Amino acid sequence: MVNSSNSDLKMKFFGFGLVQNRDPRVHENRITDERDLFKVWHLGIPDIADSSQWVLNITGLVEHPMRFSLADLQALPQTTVTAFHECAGSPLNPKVPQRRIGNVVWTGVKLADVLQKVNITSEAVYVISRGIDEGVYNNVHYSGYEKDLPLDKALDPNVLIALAINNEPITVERGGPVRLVVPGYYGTNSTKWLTDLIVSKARSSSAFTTKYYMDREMVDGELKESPVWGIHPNSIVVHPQNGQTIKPEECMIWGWAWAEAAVAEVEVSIDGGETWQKANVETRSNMEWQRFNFRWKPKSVGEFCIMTRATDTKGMNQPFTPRRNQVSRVMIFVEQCSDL
Ligand SMILES: Nc1nc2c(c(=O)[nH]1)N[C@H]1C(S)=C(S)[C@@H](COP(=O)(O)O)O[C@H]1N2
Ligand SMILES: [Mo]
Repeated sequence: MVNSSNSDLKMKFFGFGLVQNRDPRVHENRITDERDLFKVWHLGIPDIADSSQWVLNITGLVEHPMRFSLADLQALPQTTVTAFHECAGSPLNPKVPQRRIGNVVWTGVKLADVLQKVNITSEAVYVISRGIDEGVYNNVHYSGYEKDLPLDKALDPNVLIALAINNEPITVERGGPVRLVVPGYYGTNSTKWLTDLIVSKARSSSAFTTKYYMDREMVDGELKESPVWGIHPNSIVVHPQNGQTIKPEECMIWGWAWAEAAVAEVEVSIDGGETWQKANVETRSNMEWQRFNFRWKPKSVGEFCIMTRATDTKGMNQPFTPRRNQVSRVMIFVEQCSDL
């Protein structure tokens, strides 16, 4: 164990950042290349020169508070989880679909293993995670990034204190050397630059759990608030691409679908949502996205709107109303053109 603290770290960039590879071929692969996976930060990226000095503290409603260095974490049993990773989109416009998504392999220590070592008390209901980044978001300065998880999710064996992505150490931009990964939950919950886990009986009061990433909706005249935790069913079409021109021949419409609860069904519509037909969907492996395909022969030339709608095993599906997981659409052209 080391006695140092992370407090002398400097911040490199300030303000919200997003890096996204827009290459439409990115999602042809089941496993997304790390360089093709989006990166998001709200406050800035810490300047971590020496990751051997990193420490992670586990405190709160625990019998034995503990501190782990990177070496301590590396010495514990490592677990690998392959999972989709999706950003919920901007908390300033939470209903706008972004579909920042990828499917990657994470390796690290199960959060459940570490929680077992510290012996959480019977009052525990949430696990709060804190990242060291600080800076300005939406004109307000924050001195840390903080999220929370219900205890049963925290104990899910897929939830990792992750040290590697796609078998490489996690880079600083991606939240390394130590970050949380919560498969099945929106990316916002996977705290990067993880310095603290605090077992608590109350939710975190941070802006990133109460002001942002809290969906608000009027239901029967009452305000309903729900934390942006579990990922709702969603899908993307990989082929054909939006704006593509294809010949009037049989083609395979295919893509990926995902949801915290596995995807049970994907439907495809070619007529703007009038009629729907079932696609073939593979069963889920681990927490990965699921490939669907649908054979289609255009009956005429012209412009077509392909829509896809995934339904999960709990019966939740993609709505038509504006939502981050709104029914997915691509526009394509079918043309009798010999030189395509
Ligand atoms: N400490 C910290 N963790 C964070 C964030 C952040 O701003 N600070 N952004 C969150 C959001 S909104 C997303 S989508 C994911 C992005 O992870 P990635 O950059 O590895 O794709 O990190 C989450 N974890
Ligand atoms: Mo995000």
